Amino acid sequence: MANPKIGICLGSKSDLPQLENAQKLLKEMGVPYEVRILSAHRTPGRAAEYASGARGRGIKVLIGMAGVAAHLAGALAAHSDLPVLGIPAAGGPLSGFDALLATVQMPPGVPVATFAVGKMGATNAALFACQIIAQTEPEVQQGIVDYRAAMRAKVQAADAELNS
Ligand code: RP5
Repeated sequence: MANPKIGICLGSKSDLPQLENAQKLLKEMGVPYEVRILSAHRTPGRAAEYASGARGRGIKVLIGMAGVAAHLAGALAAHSDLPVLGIPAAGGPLSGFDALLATVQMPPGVPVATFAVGKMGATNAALFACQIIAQTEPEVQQGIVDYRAAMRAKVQAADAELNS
């Protein structure tokens, strides 16, 4: 996408399926984003370079998703003062619990806003990124209002159906 506002980094191509719903959501919201595979341990130089240059390229929010010893979001935050959202990827012998702790337990000074493990966290990170961008872009704010209205209507319809 041209002029991405959200930069999403995955530690591996194997994390990509966990991002599908989040990508669909960002497309619906009309917020341009890009997805890169940049490992904090396999390609540390490229990950650092990407994070350092993100603000200058017009990126407003960085998202890092990685599994197991998941230090990708922290590594992005180390090289950028943009808000960094972390998604612990599910999988591995500990089912993502290791990634959750690795992502959430940042020492003071370099924050990473950490979301739930896997697909659910990816969706919420995408929504949260939209909420950050919505602070200066009213059309994105309207997208969030519409999203919540649609969610309410769906729950109300399910309740009505169950009780009809
Ligand atoms: C992490 O290791 C990746 O984010 C992925 O979740 C996990 C396994 O990576 P692959 O071996 O599938 O490439 O760095």
